[in-house]
Amino acid sequence: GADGYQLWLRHRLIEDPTARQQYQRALSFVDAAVQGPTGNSAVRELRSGLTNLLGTAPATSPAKKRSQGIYLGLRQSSSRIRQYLQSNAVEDLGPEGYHLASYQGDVLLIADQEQGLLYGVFDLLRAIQTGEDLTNLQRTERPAYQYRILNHWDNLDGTVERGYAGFSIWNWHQLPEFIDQRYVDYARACASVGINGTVVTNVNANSLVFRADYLEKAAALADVFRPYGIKLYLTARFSSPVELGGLPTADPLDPQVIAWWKSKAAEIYARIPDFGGFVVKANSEGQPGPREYGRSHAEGANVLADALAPHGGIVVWRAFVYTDKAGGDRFREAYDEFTPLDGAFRKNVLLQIKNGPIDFQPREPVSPLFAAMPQTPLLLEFQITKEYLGQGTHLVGMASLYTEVLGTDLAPNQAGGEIREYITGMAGVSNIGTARNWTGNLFGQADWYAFGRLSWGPELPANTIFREWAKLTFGPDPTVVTTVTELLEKSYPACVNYMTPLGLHHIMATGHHYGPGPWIDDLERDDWNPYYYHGATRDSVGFDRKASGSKALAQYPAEFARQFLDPTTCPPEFLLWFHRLPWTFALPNGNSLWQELGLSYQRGVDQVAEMQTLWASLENRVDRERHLHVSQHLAIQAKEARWWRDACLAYFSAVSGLPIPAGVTPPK
Ligand code: GCW
Repeated sequence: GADGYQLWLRHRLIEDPTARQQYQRALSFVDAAVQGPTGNSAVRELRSGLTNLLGTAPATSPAKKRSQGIYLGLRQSSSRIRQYLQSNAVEDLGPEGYHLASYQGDVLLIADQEQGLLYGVFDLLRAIQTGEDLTNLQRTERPAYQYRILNHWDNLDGTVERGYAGFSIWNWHQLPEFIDQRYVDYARACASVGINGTVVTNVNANSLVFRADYLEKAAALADVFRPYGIKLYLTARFSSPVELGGLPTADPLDPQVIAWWKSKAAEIYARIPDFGGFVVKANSEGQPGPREYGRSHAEGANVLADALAPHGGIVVWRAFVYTDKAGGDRFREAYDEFTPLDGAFRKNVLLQIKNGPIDFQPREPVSPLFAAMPQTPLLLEFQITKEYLGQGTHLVGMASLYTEVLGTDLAPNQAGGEIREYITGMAGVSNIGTARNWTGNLFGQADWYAFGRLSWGPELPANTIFREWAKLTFGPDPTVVTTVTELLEKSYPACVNYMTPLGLHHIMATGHHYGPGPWIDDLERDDWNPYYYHGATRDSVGFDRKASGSKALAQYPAEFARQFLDPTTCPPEFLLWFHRLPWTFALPNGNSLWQELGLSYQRGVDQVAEMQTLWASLENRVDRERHLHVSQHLAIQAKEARWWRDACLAYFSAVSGLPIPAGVTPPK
């Protein structure tokens, strides 16, 4: 229906009778040779998807000699597939890859392991949903990364940190007996976009999850996820040996602590044989960690890694650390803390780095740490939930941000310097909850979708992802698809303009991070105060990170840093990240910094109005329920874009003593 529950897996009957009949003829049976639970879910998904899309259930084998259909299986599984492979070389597909081909009127789906069949099925269904011609099908797909993981910041009490779509979908109270159908549909949705891991608990962790009764609950979730190729991970609170184990210390070098983690790992694997591993936030924002015992992050991570290694598990150690250093620069801290440890981690430790050096801002330069840990496997962490980008109310197509980051080239004079080349996987902080449509704001679904698709294929352009999602979500009407795509493409630059143009950052109101608060300067820690990040005075604004300032710019590879060094050539979108400049500073387009700031805020407001017009034009093409839902959210966004503009300009104008620039609607 129109309630959004089915996400992009909305397999509605194909309306166009000609297209439907063509697909019916070409896909009249599904000849499946599968054995394991994952292969079985692949076949089940294919059968039900086809039945819904084509209005008739496929047969299990050709009805007549000349009927056409789908053969699906591993290389040796059926004579039809073997026959094809005799004349067509198909490279090694790995554990998750697949090959799709049309062959003498049939469609063949081949994999080396059954998980590949699952991904191939979802690709095939997507192809039909988006009206692809199957007669020339010929593609081999393998995921770019082994690790494609959702991170839920879900607490055991059902609340979700930075969650804007209701409560946690994990009902710990009723597990392990009660298996909500949502768990299954969650796994299907994740698998359909290539996600193969999920961390079901918050990085601000609770050691209770390691208690036997909670492990039994977690095991029940893992059982649901397994047939969809999804591994379960848990967050590990570093002080668990004390809180749960009753030990006097959590010092990672203490023999009893080492033994505690070993036996806890063994206990977990006895229940969850394919357990993924631990995700750890240590010595950050009040979380316990090895530094309390004078040990390094590597010493801490390695003890957990050694406990998991015999079972094949990994430790994902987060690089998001910063302390309250007088005169310090939070931008620098992860780099300063972790680069000396490169090479000191066990093989099964991965370092998870947020895309930017501060914290999921609307636009950040990339974290310098990506290029500085050559001996450590890295995961890139994105927020799918929009903590700093309007949370549950604003429509912002995150694929634009993700693709900008993945494509950022840290080695401009060499091949392969893009961020996507430095990493082994991606983690995305989930935006889902108990809202009927999962994400609260319908367009939030596009961000979950984009994260998954990019974790599989990080070179996909945002435009392709937007178009796909628009078709899958709203159907094939080309006007709708084009308009929704345009709306999504406009939305990200709009948000940056009305919140943080020209490189302003961390100026959201404190705590909840919703709405403007650049004037806030009374918190105990400097680096929590929005004011600290721009330091506006009567004369100037911005954060100097050059050699004359915090020197953070020097953490980047030199050729990459070069573009930011000179304020007259620095890309304007990053200007105030690196420079402190007079309000009168002239930008390349001739405007003063102050004028440009004002005009950017105004542009953001105007862009949201354009988004509203685009959406309004679809009134008779999108069902009433979803049309109203989106219009109402856009109305909030329009009001709040004005709020951002008015509040920020009123404040900066008061500080600088400059009048609101011409061309900007003045605050009331
Ligand atoms: O973005 C900040 C959030 C915290 C979060 C932290 C982190 C889970 O404001 O809520 O804590 O980052 O990533 O650890």
